[in-house]
Amino acid sequence: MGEASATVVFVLGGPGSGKGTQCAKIVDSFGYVHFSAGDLLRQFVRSGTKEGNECAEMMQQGKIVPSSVTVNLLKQAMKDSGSSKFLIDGFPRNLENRDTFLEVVGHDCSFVLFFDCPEDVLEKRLLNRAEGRADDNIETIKKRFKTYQDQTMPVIEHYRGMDKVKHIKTDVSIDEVFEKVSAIFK
Ligand code: UP5
Ligand code: MG
Repeated sequence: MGEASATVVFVLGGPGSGKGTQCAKIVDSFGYVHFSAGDLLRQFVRSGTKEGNECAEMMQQGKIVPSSVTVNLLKQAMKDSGSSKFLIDGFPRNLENRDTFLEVVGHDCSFVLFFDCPEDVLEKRLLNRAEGRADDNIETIKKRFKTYQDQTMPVIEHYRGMDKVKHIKTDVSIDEVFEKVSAIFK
């Protein structure tokens, strides 16, 4: 990968705001490669290593796993893909994640897609999602909301200060959200 010339878009928003759903559609239409930090972590957890088990425990508590773990998984996935256009979903989740990414990958994002949706809508979506995710229970969902407010919103504010945030309200249908998303990529 030519890291210096890579295009990176961070996709942020609360749990259930539609990051994964919209990224799949962006991939189909605009030729990006998509990595969900959460999916990479869930895969890492399945490896059954001690470090994997520790991550599973943190995710069950809605906590953010150490930056080194996530950034190494992302860096490896980016390298293996051979691509130079990346959608990175659900990352960076705190300012330290962001600093570590810059240090290790050597590249900041071009912009941030920020999916904004009220918590009552998110809660219903997550409780209805039937994918068997260990963190889709009401107790963990509440913890995920709190971590998002306390630690991830400052990342969005940071990028807002750099004028890099594309704000999209996602409490409308999947197609309506994608219309707004498409306008940004066209
Ligand atoms: N849906 C989607 N859009 C809809 C719409 N417009 N209208 C109606 N329904 C809609 O969507 C969720 C559900 O809603 C689906 O059923 C979908 O059909 C429907 P989805 O696209 O899956 O939303 P997404 O935002 O991707 O939700 P997700 O639950 O994946 O977000 P999280 O941010 O909670 O999860 P993530 O996988 O990113 O992280 C999980 C955990 O991993 C974190 O809590 C944390 O513990 C850990 N983590 C880290 O520690 N570090 C990282 O860098 C990343 C994760
Ligand atoms: Mg997701």
